[in-house]
Amino acid sequence: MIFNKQVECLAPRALKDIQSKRLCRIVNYMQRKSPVYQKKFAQSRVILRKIKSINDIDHLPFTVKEDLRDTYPFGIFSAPMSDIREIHVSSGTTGNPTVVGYSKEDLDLWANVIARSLCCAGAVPGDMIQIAYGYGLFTGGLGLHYGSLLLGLTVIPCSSGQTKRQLKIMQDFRPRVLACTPSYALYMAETAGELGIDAKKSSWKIGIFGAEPWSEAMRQQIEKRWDLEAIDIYGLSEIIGPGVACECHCKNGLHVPWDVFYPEVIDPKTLKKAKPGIPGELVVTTLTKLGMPLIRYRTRDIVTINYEKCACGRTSPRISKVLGRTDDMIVVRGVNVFPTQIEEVLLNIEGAEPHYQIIVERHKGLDRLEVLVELKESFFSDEVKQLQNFEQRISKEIESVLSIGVKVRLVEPKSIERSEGKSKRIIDKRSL
Ligand code: DLL
Repeated sequence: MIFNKQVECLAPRALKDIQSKRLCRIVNYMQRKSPVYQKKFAQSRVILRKIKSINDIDHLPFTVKEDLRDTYPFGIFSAPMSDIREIHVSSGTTGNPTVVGYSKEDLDLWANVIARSLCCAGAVPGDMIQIAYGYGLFTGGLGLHYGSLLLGLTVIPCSSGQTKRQLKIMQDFRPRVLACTPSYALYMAETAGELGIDAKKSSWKIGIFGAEPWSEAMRQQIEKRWDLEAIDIYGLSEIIGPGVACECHCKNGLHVPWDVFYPEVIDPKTLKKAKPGIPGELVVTTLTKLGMPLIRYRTRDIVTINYEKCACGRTSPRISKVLGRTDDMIVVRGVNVFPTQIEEVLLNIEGAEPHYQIIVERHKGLDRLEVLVELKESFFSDEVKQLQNFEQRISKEIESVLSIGVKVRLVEPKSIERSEGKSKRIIDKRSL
């Protein structure tokens, strides 16, 4: 089912007119309403009169996370506080958290893009959805909630955590759809195993997973363990939360609703547009938001983009799974390393669990990469030699992907911390 066929299947040329009108309107609105953007537009010397079409977007300045942090908490809002109906906060690793505000119209838009995503994922009105993303300041829980109501689903607002209770609810209420982080889906599978619950017999047939990077190999693991269809949903608080892109059943890229969120992919060094298929940083302009519209927001997420029409009938461009982040990326001895590259290797090794942690240290000026890998209980052995061989095999395979030396350390089953929300994969001790 396509939620808004008229828009989602519109020929790109016709859509361009809509995008162009919306871009002109939003730029004009921000110039009138936002002191931050008045300054930004003036500094970049853009002549706003000359912005006539969506093709002119590259004359406009970029927005970066610091623009939000520097104006903490509400300075970047365009609408007056009296028009802001909801606030969310995304915690970063350093400095002030990022605060985002939604007007009434923005909340409607959020419900709309999530309803489109849910349809993309295969949900239909009448389905029951178990939402195990955190509710509260995090955008996952409430975002999925609003969209599910709009589509006509029955919502079980579990929030994250209390895993045993999640499993009981799944068994008793039998929802067809699950929404949570991919790492939590795996953790729940592990707990189900401990409790003697046969995960393959679960009622969940569709899983809507996102909020953190996950590899194709991880998708296969989750699908196998739960016997469901694992769909990738992407988003970030600054743009709206979840709903910025979502896979359809073709699982060949995540559709971006580009009538409202206009995507570009740029080379993060030269800031020039990257060609379709070439990895670059995703940049998004919100074309209709009123509370906190953003122009050319640099997400720091690395993706590729594909403008070809999808077999599902939607004409919107698709971004790839997130390949990494410009800032999650660790540079070790000059080599760019993304955690998902290591995850992909581990998940293809029999006996290795999809729970891992990457530690980067500097020893006498030289960076060292260590990967902690959990072994399946049945593979754990008392024989040191056997374990050493296993470690060597894994490090060779990782080295062949990364082209740098890696130390692998096997750790006992269940010793790496599990997460109910976003998992923490990297411990970079170099910056301490
Ligand atoms: O994580 C919004 C969200 C909630 C998305 C639920 C999907 C599902 P933030 O907390 O602001 O918002 O974090 C945004 O998380 O820039 C990406 O780096 C990462 N991220 C989000 N979705 C995905 C995904 C939410 N599907 C940041 N794959 C983004 C990889 C993702 N990374």
